[in-house]
Amino acid sequence: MAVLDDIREKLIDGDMNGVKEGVNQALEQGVEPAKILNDALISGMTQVGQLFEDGEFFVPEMLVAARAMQAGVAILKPRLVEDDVKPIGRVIIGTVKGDLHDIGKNLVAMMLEGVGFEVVDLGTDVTPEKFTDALTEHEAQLLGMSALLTTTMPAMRAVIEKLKEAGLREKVKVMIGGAPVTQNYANEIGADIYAPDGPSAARKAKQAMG
Ligand code: B1M
Repeated sequence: MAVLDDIREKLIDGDMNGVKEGVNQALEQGVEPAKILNDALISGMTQVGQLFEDGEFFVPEMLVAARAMQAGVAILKPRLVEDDVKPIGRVIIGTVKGDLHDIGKNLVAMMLEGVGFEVVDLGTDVTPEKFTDALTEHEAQLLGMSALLTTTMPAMRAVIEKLKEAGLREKVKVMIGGAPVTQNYANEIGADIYAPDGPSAARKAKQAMG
């Protein structure tokens, strides 16, 4: 679809205004918000990652692409998240210590809101202490962690250990995700739920509430 190809190209170019215009145009043309998200924004960002891996893009290009993506997501958000949904539970979410990637975590947070969770977003570079403190403060039923770097994945295990130490492990379901994270890793560190993407995170989180 031409409009989606155009958004993807603008995102790769880091053209924030171009992405915004493209997203608005696609919505005017009646393209489903979820299709714009998956086939233009997420797909464009995947190409950015590939270009980085191939040595054609560097951190500044990734950063401007990320800003352009966030601007596009902000337009879609109200259409992806239903209003007036009764909370089905409370979730604490954050990107683990040492990791600054937040686009995927923000999407997951948005989708959790979309199925009716109240979301407390701790942001990025979240220490194990901050996760456990937030859990005590907000009495959440679910704790979500995101990691995009192989070097920051071990921080997920550290959070689970911290929960055990604080006597909180049995009180909360732990969900993890992020590009390098797998079901095997979730099993290894004793997380309850692994989700590969936003929609599955929302579905599995909802299921976990019983
Ligand atoms: Co970085 N980066 N980055 N980066 N970056 C990756 C992750 C990388 C794979 C690129 C590559 O080499 N191809 C690579 C990691 C290699 C590795 O560890 N295996 C990498 C690197 C190396 C780095 C730096 C070290 C680069 C440097 O400085 N030399 C540095 C680290 C900084 C730090 O965190 N300490 C760095 C920096 C950055 C930017 C700041 C420039 C920027 C982030 C901006 C931001 O987030 N605000 C950035 C970006 C944009 C990327 C790529 C290109 C895109 C990530 C993204 O947003 N994807 C990425 C390459 C890639 O992933 N293809 C890359 C789109 C997003 C929708 O997908 O985040 O996977 P994702 O989220 C998905 C699922 O994973 C899942 O659902 C989401 C929605 O479907 N999910 C969950 C995510 N969290 C979940 C939680 C859940 C459940 C599901 O439950 C709680």
